[in-house]
Amino acid sequence: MLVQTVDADPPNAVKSISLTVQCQTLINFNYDILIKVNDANDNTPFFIGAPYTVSVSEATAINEVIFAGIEADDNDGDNRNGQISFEIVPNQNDPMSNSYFDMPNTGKGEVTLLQSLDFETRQQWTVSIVAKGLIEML
Ligand SMILES: [Ca+2]
Ligand SMILES: [Ca+2]
Ligand SMILES: [Ca+2]
Repeated sequence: MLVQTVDADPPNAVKSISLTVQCQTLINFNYDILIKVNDANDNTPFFIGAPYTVSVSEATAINEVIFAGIEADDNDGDNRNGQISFEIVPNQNDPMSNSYFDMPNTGKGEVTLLQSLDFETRQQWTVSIVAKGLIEML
């Protein structure tokens, strides 16, 4: 019977629990039972250092990486539960931004340029990025 929740993630990081079961017979003997705690996907990714601001020249070539500093973390274990994928999603405040910028490598925090920029037409863009786990949460 589990009387308290166990958390395999930081700060508690309970990886195993040791339990001693005592049996009363004619002779006393002890059994040690090692209970291992498995990681569940109970943490969502979070951005480090957001919001990000980047300056880029209008002369930048298409498909070039314009920013590689997007970083996210997930407190789950060092397994599929802790893996993160990035995606640029439509931004309500800047509906054209996701046709100009892309994150083609979903495992990397890199933003690339999809179309040429023109300073005389537009000087600022706002891009919405989502960091999500690779597998469904609990
Ligand atoms: Ca997770
Ligand atoms: Ca976990
Ligand atoms: Ca120009």
